[in-house]
Amino acid sequence: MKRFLIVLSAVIMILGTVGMANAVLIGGSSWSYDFDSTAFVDSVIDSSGGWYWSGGTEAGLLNGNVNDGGIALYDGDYMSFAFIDNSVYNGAGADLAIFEAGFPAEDFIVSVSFLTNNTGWTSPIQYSTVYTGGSASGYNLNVVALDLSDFGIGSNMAISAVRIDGITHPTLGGTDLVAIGGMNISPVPEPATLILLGSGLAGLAFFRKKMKK
Ligand SMILES: [Ca+2]
Ligand SMILES: [Ca+2]
Ligand SMILES: [Ca+2]
Repeated sequence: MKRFLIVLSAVIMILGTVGMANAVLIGGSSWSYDFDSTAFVDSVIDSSGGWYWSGGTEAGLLNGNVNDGGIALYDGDYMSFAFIDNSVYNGAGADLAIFEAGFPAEDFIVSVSFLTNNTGWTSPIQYSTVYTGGSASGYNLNVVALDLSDFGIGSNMAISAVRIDGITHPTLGGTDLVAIGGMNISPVPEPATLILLGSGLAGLAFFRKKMKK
């Protein structure tokens, strides 16, 4: 019985690890959200044009730090991102947050896809950002928290890619992209976690069998 309890607690510990992650709070006085540390886009699958400002880099666009610069996207410029260690599903309310920097808060165009191979994009939708009350590299931090229902994505269906097209402002630059994070996310467990979980459960079954003898 004691060994059974040890194995059982090991399994519970492993299960706990699957759901555990560091939180990343982004926003300000009028809008903020506590993101899972895996919630952000994980790779760039396609891009055209744009220029990095305030030390912005491609890697910086993939993390939850809104204070490490960004990229300016004008008419015709775009970036497409894939979610690798998470997907974003259509749950209650807003599902996906896209952050933009500067004043005035600027617009951009969004498409999403179930696929990560740069195909299957939905029809694009133009969104207007709102000021969060927070800052990004010294500029205003703006956000669009969008609902996947806008794209006709069914309830609980998950997307794995997002494309953002910039829009040139009539007088003041263009879209200044800083971060993209899922608000309703499904974790995609790492293979190592699955193996641990699998062996834990197998061990549990083994001891249960032994106990019955
Ligand atoms: Ca991620
Ligand atoms: Ca960043
Ligand atoms: Ca939703």
